[in-house]
Amino acid sequence: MASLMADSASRAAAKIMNRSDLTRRLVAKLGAAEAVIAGIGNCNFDLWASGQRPQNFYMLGSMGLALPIALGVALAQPQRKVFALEGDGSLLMQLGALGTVAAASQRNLAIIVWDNGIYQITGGQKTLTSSGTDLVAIARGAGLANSAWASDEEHFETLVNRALAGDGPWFIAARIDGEKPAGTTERDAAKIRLQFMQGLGASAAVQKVPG
Ligand SMILES: Cc1ncc(C[n+]2csc(CCOP(=O)(O)OP(=O)(O)O)c2C)c(N)n1
Repeated sequence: MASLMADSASRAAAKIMNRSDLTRRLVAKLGAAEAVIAGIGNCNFDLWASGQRPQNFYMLGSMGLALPIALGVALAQPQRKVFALEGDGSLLMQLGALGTVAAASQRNLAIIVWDNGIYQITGGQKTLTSSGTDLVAIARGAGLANSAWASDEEHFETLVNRALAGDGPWFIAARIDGEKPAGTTERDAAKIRLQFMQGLGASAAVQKVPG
């Protein structure tokens, strides 16, 4: 599998896209096998709105921890492809996780970051990417060679296809607009956890979700 170094646009050249649209494009490619762990707020709201799957984990409250949780899932179930979805602000809060993923050479893990340059859900305060911090350059520096900016929607789909087909770890960054998410996750943490455990066939140690 060719490295992504060659076909990555620069951040400045990357088209500003839409999180809901890109999330739907991702989900449309998934079967029952892939796990998706989506970070706080808008990130998991759009995953929820894109069609609920028992293999989706909608993380509530724990800013920055979607990637560490996804790494844990990927380690526990190495045959399963795992996607971590994060906002730029959340990833910036937990940059060390990129180096941890690289050190583990976690081949079944793909990271997608939605870069809107703001902490959108808490009022639009600027994040460091708005003043030039380049998350793909950081990911590469952390040791994730297969890191790329999606230049447009078609390129995003190409990158996701590669992540689905081949060994990672993968890092895909997309610049997005400030549109609100297409829905809101039902905030029932216990139910989310139980459904996810069952969706991953890890339900032996937990109760069944009623109904
Ligand atoms: C440790 C911690 N600090 C702050 C918050 C409050 N908070 C929740 S979401 C959020 C912004 C997340 O920004 P980003 O990941 O860029 O996603 P966006 O809102 O832009 O979609 C903040 C600051 C929190 N939940 N936890």
